[in-house]
Amino acid sequence: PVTIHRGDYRPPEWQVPDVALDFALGIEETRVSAALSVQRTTDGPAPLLLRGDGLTPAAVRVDGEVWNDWRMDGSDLIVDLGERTAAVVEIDTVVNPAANTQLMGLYASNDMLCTQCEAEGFRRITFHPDRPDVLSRYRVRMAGDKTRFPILLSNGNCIDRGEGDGGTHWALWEDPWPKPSYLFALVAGDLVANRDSFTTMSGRTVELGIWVRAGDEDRTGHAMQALKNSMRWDEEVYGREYDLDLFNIVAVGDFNMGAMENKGLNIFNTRYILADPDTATDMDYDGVEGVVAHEYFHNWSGNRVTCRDWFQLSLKEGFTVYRDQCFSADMGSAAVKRIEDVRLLRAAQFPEDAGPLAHPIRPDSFQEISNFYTATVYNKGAEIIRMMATMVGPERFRKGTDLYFERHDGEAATCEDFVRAIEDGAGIDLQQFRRWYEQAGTPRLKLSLVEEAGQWSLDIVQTVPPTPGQPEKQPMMMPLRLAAFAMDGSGAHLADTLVTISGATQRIALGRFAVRPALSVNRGFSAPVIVDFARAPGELAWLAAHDDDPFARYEALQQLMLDTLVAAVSGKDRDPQTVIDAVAQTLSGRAADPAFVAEAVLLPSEAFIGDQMLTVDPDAIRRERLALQAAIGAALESEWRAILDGAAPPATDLSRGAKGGRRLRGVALAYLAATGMDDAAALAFRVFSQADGMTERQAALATLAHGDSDERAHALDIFYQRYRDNPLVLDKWFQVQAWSVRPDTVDAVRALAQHPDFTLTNPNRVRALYGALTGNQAAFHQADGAGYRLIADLVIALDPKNPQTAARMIPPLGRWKRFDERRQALMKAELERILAQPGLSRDTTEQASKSLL
Ligand code: BAL
Ligand code: ZN
Repeated sequence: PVTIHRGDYRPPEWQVPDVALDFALGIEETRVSAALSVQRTTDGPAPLLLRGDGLTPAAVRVDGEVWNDWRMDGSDLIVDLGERTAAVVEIDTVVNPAANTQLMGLYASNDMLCTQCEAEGFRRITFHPDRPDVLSRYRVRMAGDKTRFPILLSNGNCIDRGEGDGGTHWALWEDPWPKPSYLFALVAGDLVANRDSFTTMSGRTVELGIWVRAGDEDRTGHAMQALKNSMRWDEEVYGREYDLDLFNIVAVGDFNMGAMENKGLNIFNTRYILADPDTATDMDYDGVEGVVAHEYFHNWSGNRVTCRDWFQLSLKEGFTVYRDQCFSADMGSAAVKRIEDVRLLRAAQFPEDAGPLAHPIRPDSFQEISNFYTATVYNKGAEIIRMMATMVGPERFRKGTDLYFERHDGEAATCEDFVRAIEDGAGIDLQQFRRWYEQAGTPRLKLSLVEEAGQWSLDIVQTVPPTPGQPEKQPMMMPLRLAAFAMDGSGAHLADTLVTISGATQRIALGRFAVRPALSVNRGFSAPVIVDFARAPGELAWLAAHDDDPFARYEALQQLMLDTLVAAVSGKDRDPQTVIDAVAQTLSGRAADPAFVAEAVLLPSEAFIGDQMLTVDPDAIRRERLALQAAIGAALESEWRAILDGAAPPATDLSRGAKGGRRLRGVALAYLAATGMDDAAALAFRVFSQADGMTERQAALATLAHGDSDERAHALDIFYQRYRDNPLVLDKWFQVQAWSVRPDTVDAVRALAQHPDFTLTNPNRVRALYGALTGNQAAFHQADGAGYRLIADLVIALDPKNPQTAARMIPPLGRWKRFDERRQALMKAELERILAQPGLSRDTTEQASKSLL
């Protein structure tokens, strides 16, 4: 495969101010006629390079005449336009949406037609430069069978429609805003809409529509509310108003990503639209809200200002994730949202940054851009934006983003443009900070407290680890929020302080304390770093109880649990009593904030425990984590039972308190079940049976799925029979079984892959079963390598159908360096087996070959 380098960027030689597309729609055959108005940007002649993927030009015309001066270069089309500086190039192509299992370009899902063009899917519909710095106004005519496709949607506004021959009809759509081809979208199908409207800050009315299959419309209310809340929030917080009279969302069952921000016509995975209390958990509801907001916010951070090239992906994604995180924090609990975001960063991004696929948030090279829709580009990217916002404060940050939108509206911009706008608008020097865009790897801060004559200071040593292609690193600039407390009751403390770290070593004065103070550091997770700081269990327990920053309280308890677990896994005796007492202390505050308490008392994940170790021992981690869970479960039995004895909040109550209450009940059930108490399965089954909504039902089912009781089989059967016709809920049925801590989980997953309801053609189903397995550390790393083999078999079977989704399953195999020699050999052997397959996609080849390095 060819490697594309960021440094090789050249501006386009031809711009395409206008695109007219004419679609004759059919599930198995769609005819596409494209008319591209092209304009040369160079002084001398230059061939017009139009990208294609799997297309054959049926006809080429230039300025209305049949044109023969073209040739194919691989799958691309090169048109020689001689001395012309402008022309209208018309190309006819034919595609088969039903055969498009890649779900890129124009494809069929459940009898409807839809598109996915980001990053390079437009070239699977028609020949085009298909690069984000070529922006065009689009005019789209679509015609098709009236019964099959009663609804015809594209970007912008519908300006005309009418009847055609033979039971067909047509619609003409026009999008006044120039956009890159990756934001093009089309949908045709039998859909119904939940309609609403929104009045913008300048008083314009925007018609809103959420389009779904008949029968699903009652499950779109939460998405609609989230959309309206997002529109208002972006006006209030960023001064950004929506810019069309229409905003449509379509939900599609087969979708590679979560959703897509096409201009005026967002296309969503059903998973992030459909929700009602019977079928969606509180977490699903939050997912809907967050993703609806994310895609809406892209209208400014992504669409009005887009990316110059795909190396700049974090320009729109990091900023938009940061925006959706802040929105969700404002809609719910900021502390809980921050905990969830950091948990995700640690689960998905830190391992990526520490492995063979590590890359800066602005990568320097790629073979297949689909492989770079990563936690690094998205979630670490969001942390980089957050750090800038933290350093300058909200008002100055807003000045910076205003300047960014003002300077670059209508442009394809770079990450550098964003940083410069923050520098100029907010008044801050970000010269050193730019390293976050250049250097991969998670920085480590090694901390120690020093005392001189009663004055205490904090010494910081910063290192950034080597990553592939980057052996040497420079220190980063970052904001570090800290506070210090006297634990002796004297009240002496250093109040919340923001310091900027920039050197490899740095000393920070904390003030006068009679004895060593308890240090609260990286409060709110102000910098995305790993903090190395040895603290006594008593100090952590004190912070878990007394720190005035909720995130820091959470961190202290997590660290205490982590230290205890790592000690146990390493064979050191560590009394769990301090942890038990700290959990009890945290639980005592549950009435005030059950959601926070539920998050805080959860044990760190097996993967995160493994990340603390030189060599991960998945079996010992599983054993010790279950043992600690059982010890906490037994010691605090009466607390957990009291939580479960209370009435469950009605499932229709989606208030913060109700959601927190349900979360805590799920945690209580898991702790009690971990003890293996006689009545544990009966209790879980009772919760399962009495549940009036999916949050409690799924929590109880997941708890039962860990064991081997009769109730387990019974509950799985009831759940299956009840929801077998609901794909999103059936995903949960597959998922809870693949999450199980039972020793036979790999066998169970292998068997479930043969279940009549399992299919490789639906990415959600693949992720529900196999994605859950790779997240189940002890199962995936089963000592005989059966988990690795299963994932490699999947990749090999899926790659010819859907390379994007297949390639996404590879990174867990690439973490082999973290495991013992035997597992290393087994994991590498599977990567090699994948690579030996003939005709492997570029996506999978890149991921597997880099994973072996
Ligand atoms: N742009 C791809 C989907 C998303 O990040 O919104
Ligand atoms: Zn996005």
